[in-house]
Amino acid sequence: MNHNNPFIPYKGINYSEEEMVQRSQDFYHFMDKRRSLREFSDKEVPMKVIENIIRTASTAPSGAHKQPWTFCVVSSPQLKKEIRAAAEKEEYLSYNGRMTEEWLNDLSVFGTDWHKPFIETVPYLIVVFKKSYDLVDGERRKNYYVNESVGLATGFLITAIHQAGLVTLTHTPSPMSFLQKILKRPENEKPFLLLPVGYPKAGAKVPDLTRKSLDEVMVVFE
Ligand code: IYR
Repeated sequence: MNHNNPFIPYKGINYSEEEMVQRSQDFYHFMDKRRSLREFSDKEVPMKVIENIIRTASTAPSGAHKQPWTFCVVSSPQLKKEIRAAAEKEEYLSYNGRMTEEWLNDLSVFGTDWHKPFIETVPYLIVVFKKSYDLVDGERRKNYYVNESVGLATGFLITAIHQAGLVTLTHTPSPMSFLQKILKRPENEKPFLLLPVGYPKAGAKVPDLTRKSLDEVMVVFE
């Protein structure tokens, strides 16, 4: 093999086949309980939990191991207020003209509109930024498969939030450039996703959805 980095032994985890089947089934049932929430409580969450879930997200694989992401954690009421105002401004325009009839119709089951009060309610917003390139001492260094990498890290993040017993929403205000301005991020960082993180509001409801069956999402070639 041609490489210029020392390799170390892989410390794997060994389960019996039986354990594997049980664990994968249990994990599926656990993940199937995850839901996107739109009604949050303002109850505080320990910062330690936020740090741990972001550490977990940052274990995701990435192109050439560049880890091309930044997770901005916002608890400042002033910044949350500014972000909410800017998001609602864009969402208002989207819901009132930018989104197609088909799109609005597809969203009708979720009961969403341009109001985004949860942005101010939650104890923490996590704003995920993708780094289209790295800036090292003012020099540009290339990153690879940036969208794939940051998407994977965000998936890990959502899984870690669920595992901690908290809830989130993959909020997609569009366009999102206001986040770069409000949070004063450097030019190589572009907003990817806005995730409010917290506890569900008491009595919170979610749409009565079903997931696609295995047959609909899996094709086997033998
Ligand atoms: N960005 C809007 C609209 C929206 C779009 C999709 I696709 C959704 O699955 C849900 C909402 C919003 O966040 O309300």
